Order: sequence, then C-alpha cells, then structure tokens
Amino acid sequence: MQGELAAQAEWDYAPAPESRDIVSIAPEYGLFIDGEFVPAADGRQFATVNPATEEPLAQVADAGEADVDRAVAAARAAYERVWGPMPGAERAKYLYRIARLLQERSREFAVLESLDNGKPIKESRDVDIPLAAAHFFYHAGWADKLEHAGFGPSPRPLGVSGQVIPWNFPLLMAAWKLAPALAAGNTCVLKPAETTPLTALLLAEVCQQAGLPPGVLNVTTGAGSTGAALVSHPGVDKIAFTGSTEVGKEIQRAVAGTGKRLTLELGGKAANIVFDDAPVEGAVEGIVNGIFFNQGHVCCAGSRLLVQESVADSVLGRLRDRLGTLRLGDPLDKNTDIGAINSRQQLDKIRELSDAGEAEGAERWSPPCQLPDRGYWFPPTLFTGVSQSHRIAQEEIFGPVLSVLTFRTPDEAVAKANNTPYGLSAGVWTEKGSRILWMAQRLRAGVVWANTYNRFDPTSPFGGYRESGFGREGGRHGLAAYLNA
Ligand code: TAP
Repeated sequence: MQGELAAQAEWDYAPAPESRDIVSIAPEYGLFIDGEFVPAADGRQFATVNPATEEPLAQVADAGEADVDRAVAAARAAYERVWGPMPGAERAKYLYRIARLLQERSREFAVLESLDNGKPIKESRDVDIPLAAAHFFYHAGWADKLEHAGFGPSPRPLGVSGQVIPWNFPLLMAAWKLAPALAAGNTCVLKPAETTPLTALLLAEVCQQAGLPPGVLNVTTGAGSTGAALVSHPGVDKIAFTGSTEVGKEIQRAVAGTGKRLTLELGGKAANIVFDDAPVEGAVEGIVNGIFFNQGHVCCAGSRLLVQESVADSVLGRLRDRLGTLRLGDPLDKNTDIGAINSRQQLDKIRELSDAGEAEGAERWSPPCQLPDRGYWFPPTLFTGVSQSHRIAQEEIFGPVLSVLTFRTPDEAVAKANNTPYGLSAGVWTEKGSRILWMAQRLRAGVVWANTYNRFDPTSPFGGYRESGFGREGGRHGLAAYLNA
C-alpha cells in the first residue's frame, strides 16, 4: 500500500510557476495621448484586478469625453502631419521595430497578460504574444506594397481609426486592429476592455520605445462609456469593434448615416462536427482545444459539438477521460490548462446559462476538479442530451462549457450546424477530403477548419457574417478595411 502511494506521489505534478518578477506593475497608469502618459481630465480612475486572486493590480485612468476628444485630435494631427504623408517603407520600419520589441519583451507581456486576464501562461506565452508580434511583422511587410495589394494603383488610408476591443485576447486583439491600420497609414485611438487594460498600456510603452511619432497611437482606457464616446466622436473616420453582438448592434446604430466605415467582429456559437471516420484521438484534442482553450472565452469557440451518432459513445468516453487530465488553477503555472474566468460578471453569466441548461433538461458533467478558494473559476463542463432549442445550444456562453448534440447524416449535420443566428466559424473532422469540401460549401460560417481548430495566422482573413458581424481581419482582405481603394 505504501509503495502504491509512493508511486502515485511520484507522478504528481510539481508546481512550475512562472516568476512574476519580470513585470513591474505601477500603482497607477495614465492614458496614452500624443505620445505621453497623462491622467484623465477629471482625474477619475478604476481598478484592474487579477481574476485568479481578486488582488487589485493597479489603478487605471478612466477616459471621459474630453480625453477621447484630446486623443482623436492628437491622432488627426499625427495623421495629417506625419503618418499619412510618410512613405510606406518608413512606416514599415516602425512596425518592424514594434514587432521585434514585442518579441524581445515577450515574457514580460505574457506574464502581465496572464495576471490581468487570468489565462494560462502557456497560452499567453505560446499563442497571444507570438501571434501579436506576427501581426506586426506581417503588416510591416505590406506597408510599402499597398499599391500591389489589388486595391488599385494608389489606395489611400482612411484617416483616424477608433478601435474598441474585448478582454479575451487583450494584446492580440490590439495587434489585429493596430497593425493593419498603421501599415495602411491610418492613426489610431484604441479602447481596451475595462478588465484588461495593462498589456495595451505596455504596448503603448513599446511604441514610445520604438520612437513611433506622438499621436499615431493613442490608448484611452475606460469602460463602455469611453468606447461609446469614441464611436460617436465626429473626428473618427473608421470604427473597428470586436465584442458582443449586442454592443455591436448599438455601435452600428450609432454610426449609421455618419459616413464612418465600420467593421464588426462579434459573437459565435460554432459547431465542431465529428464524423464517424474521423481519427478519434485527434478529434478529441480538437474538441478540447476548440472549447477549453482560453477558458472558452473565444468568439469562434467550438461550443457545440455535433458528433455522429454511431461514434458518440466512444468519442464522449474518450473526451471525458481527457477532461479528467486537464489541470485548472494558477494561470502562472506552466502546467495549467484552464485558468481563471476573466471577471465576476462573466462567471455569473456562465453559471446562469449552465443552470438554465440543467433546468431545460440537459445532463451536466464535469471531471472531479478542485476550484481555488479565491478568484473566479468554473470547471470544464460537458452537457449531453442537449436539444437545439435549449439556451445552451443557442446562446454564446463564452466559458468552458460544451453542448453535445448528435446527428446521423451529413445533411442533418449541416442543418444543425447552421441552426444559429451566428456565422463565425465551424470545424469538420473526417478522413475524407471530398466530405470536407462538401461541408465547407454548405456551412454558413466565415471560417471552416478541417481536422484542426482555433488556428490563426496573420495572412489568413478572419471574420463572420449574420449576427457574427462583417468585415475581415488579417490577410489582404483585412487591409481593405483600412484603405480607400
Ligand atoms: P462588450 O460589452 O461587447 O465589450 C467589448 C468592448 O466594447 C469593451 O471594450 C467594452 O468596454 C466596449 N463597450 C461596451 N459598451 C460599449 C458601447 N456602448 N459602445 C462602445 N464600446 C462599448 O462585451 P463584454 O461585456 O465584455 O462581454 C459580454 C459578452 O460578450 C460576453 O459574455 C461574450 O458572450 C461576448 N463577448 C464576445 C467577444 C467576442 S470576441 N466575440 C468578446 C468579448 C465578449 P468594457 O469592457 O469596458 O465594458
């Protein structure tokens, strides 16, 4: 017996926390306007907290209308005097510099992102930060080649771009928005999410370090009202928004008739479809990556698993086994698979929708999983017996919760996958290439992954339609959103 216990103990994971010493968090942060960090005009601040511990991290300036006005004026002046007239090859040098600095300071960014957002360090270290740098590298390459991008002989920038981003990939969403805008010759005012402002402010510091001319990038931290002030500011030429469908619709109403250009990247309720000929081990990894990556805080998360009835039992058996191996806990631990939920408000929403799933008759399952005493946590959760009308099959949960449905034929899979008001992404798992193409033609989704999931690349356009928004980010298509062709 003792030998057994000793053998078991040997196989336990030892804690492997990443040191937070590399990050120095200031007690207070200002807004970044015209190349300088400044307090809000009315001196207001808000706290940002570590969602894994509820520990306050810093006080951050809360931008009001006057601050947004200052930021837009700085962006306009920089656009007219410096950035707009600058040759593309010169702009590219700044973008390359920013990209290299992101790489050089990547550990610092990764630790700060995990502290402010709650995501596992292995994700911020291996996904968020390298991809953010890749977006700057990629778009730096376009800056002096815009006339060859297929938008006519001399595409022009739009002017000042107002960019409002969410909390799920704070630095990466900033990079998705800023890199193409700057490469195309626009200047920017960025509004990060209230719960995750710190890496956008560190990025502003990197831009200072790179010598980016003042006013080219401005960061106005604050809550939804700051975003609304930016959206409705008459000095902004283009709005780029990523976030909820509800706020996206509000923004669309606010800019209607103003002549401002708009792109919206909104929610999703993607189907991840597993056929009976799919390689099961790979599919199970893809299901896990599809919904448990980033705690399911992913607009394109594969939150509805559609599995062919003949293999449902074996796939679900293996999936349950795999979920039993996921490690939930300290986001800074390098072994952690599932970190903290980003905010109390988001945790409440996940709980409410999961309770509704049970109340509507679906069967809920989670592996044995100890949740930390402090912070915002939700265990990986699987719902079986889900019907298409259940709220958990219709609404975006934006958490580590998978709704499982079954199908018998490819037609039924398509019908169920498309039974959603969203249209952002989908996954198909099958051995047959012809079936992948057949499915991809019928799935109403902006992105269809085949035998993989949640793969991103700056060269590849990403975006949805219907309630998932419009416009593309990434690739040549993404550049179009920032150019007057
Ligand atoms: P949103 O409210 O949509 O937040 C996205 C961004 O918009 C944030 O920077 C937010 O600021 C800002 N904002 C809020 N109201 C605004 C307004 N009226 N005008 C302009 N900007 C405004 O999302 P959330 O509240 O963080 O999350 C709510 C739900 O949205 C989630 O549960 C999830 O289902 C969904 N969501 C989807 C995505 C993606 S990528 N599709 C991302 C985040 C959330 P504050 O953060 O300061 O409020």
